[in-house]
Amino acid sequence: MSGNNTENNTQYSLYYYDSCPFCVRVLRTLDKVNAKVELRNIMSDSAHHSALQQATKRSSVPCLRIDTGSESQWMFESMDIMRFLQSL
Ligand SMILES: N[C@@H](CCC(=O)N[C@@H](CS)C(=O)NCC(=O)O)C(=O)O
Repeated sequence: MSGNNTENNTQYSLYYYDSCPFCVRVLRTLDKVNAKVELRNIMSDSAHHSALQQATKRSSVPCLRIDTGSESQWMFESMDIMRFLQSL
């Protein structure tokens, strides 16, 4: 999955892991929406874990990273992420 939104060049990445129930509900929402989101499992890829920790000083998942080119925003809270994805 590319995670590239060609319309406005914004890229979305979801930091998550499989056994996290909050992540699972975000993943279920992802199945139902049109957004292209790159999945970044922090348990299976330590680089993703490090990137999350270094940028946010947290290891909490789910976290949606929104890259606009000039900056990155990091959105926590599964409900906020689901609402955001549904609004795209
Ligand atoms: N209120 C948060 C809860 C997220 C949460 O508790 N995630 C757990 C995994 S299931 C976690 O990342 N815990 C480790 C930490 O917070 O550092 C949400 O709905 O997203």
